[in-house]
Amino acid sequence: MFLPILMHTFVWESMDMLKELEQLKSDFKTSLSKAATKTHLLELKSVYLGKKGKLSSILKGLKEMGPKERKTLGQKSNEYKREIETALSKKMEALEVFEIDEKLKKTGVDPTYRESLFDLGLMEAGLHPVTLVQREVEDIFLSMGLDILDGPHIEDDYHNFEALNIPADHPARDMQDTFWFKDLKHLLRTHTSTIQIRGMKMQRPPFKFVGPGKVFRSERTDASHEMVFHQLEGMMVDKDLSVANLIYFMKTLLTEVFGKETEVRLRPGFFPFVEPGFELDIRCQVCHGKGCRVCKQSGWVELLPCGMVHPNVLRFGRIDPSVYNGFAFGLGLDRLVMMKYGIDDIRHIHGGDLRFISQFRMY
Ligand code: FA5
Repeated sequence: MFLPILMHTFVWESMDMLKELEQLKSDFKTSLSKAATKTHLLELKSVYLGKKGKLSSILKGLKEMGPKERKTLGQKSNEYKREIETALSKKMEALEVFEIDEKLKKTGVDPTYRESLFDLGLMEAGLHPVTLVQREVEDIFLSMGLDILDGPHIEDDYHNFEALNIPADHPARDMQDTFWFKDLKHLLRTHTSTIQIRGMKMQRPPFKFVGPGKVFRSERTDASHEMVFHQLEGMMVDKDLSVANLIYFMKTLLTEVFGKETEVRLRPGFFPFVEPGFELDIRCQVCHGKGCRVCKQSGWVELLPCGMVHPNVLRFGRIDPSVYNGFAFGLGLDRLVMMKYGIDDIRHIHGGDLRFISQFRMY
């Protein structure tokens, strides 16, 4: 006797609940058609699907149902929930597109330019790690009173070699594999030392400047070598400069960039445009000296070759070497980035994978 009455009650209650669900769906449709802003849509989401929203309160009744009704109603309510969610996100997208269109119409900007999207606040931007570190290094040198100079990527033999004391047929030309243009007079600069020559043309001593930029070499790539990479040239010309001044500059730079003193070593190095010349190596920050493919198992990475400017180079710059002397250096910027962030392959830096690039600070 008792059981049939109970079942009867379940059936009636489940039919009521179904009606409520249908009502909810149709109310939602009406509200959605009236929603004109993203805020309104968010409100609808909370009213219909929120923890204390309409759907939850209807579903409270499920506890009282028999297993069969609970299953049917549970499925139905999930189906409606999904429908509401999809409808909300579709409308949200449509409103966003509409808003962007309106903004573009008002500002008259061309959305095919990335910059326009940044200006409109529609796209977030980050700086490439090389740019970040380059700017950091430039700031350090600016605070030390140096100027920042620029130079062209396409150079001639004179600026890349001859004026740097590397005449035709000098074996040092083979130190850097060069991309020559067909005329065999022009080339893609193999180092930023070209900026030394351009800097000397522009000013009379005493002067001090840095010149950052891209350089190009026809090289086989590996964990620490790219064909297109970045250097930052430095040159200071004055009276009575010494190797001690040079080392002071290098140490200050590295301490500022790394925020602490870093382990470096100085050894003799040959470059025709400096005498004496040095190689300044940094303790490998990827393996901390244990040996890895970045440092070729040596524990050290070539980072900052430097030296006292060769008198012939000063003469090419119309500077009298009996009165003035100077020092110069050529910092490997990509390698500095690798050491600063512990990056174990230079090819990540220029691979264009946004998952890698976007790990760096946003501006
Ligand atoms: C030069 O390019 C000299 N012009 C540097 C110089 C300037 C010496 C002024 C003395 C006075 P080198 O070829 O060693 O030197 O390159 C300088 C730095 O650039 C290296 O120490 C390294 O950090 C970086 N570098 C060189 N080749 C590559 C490469 N293929 N990929 C990435 N970084 C490189």
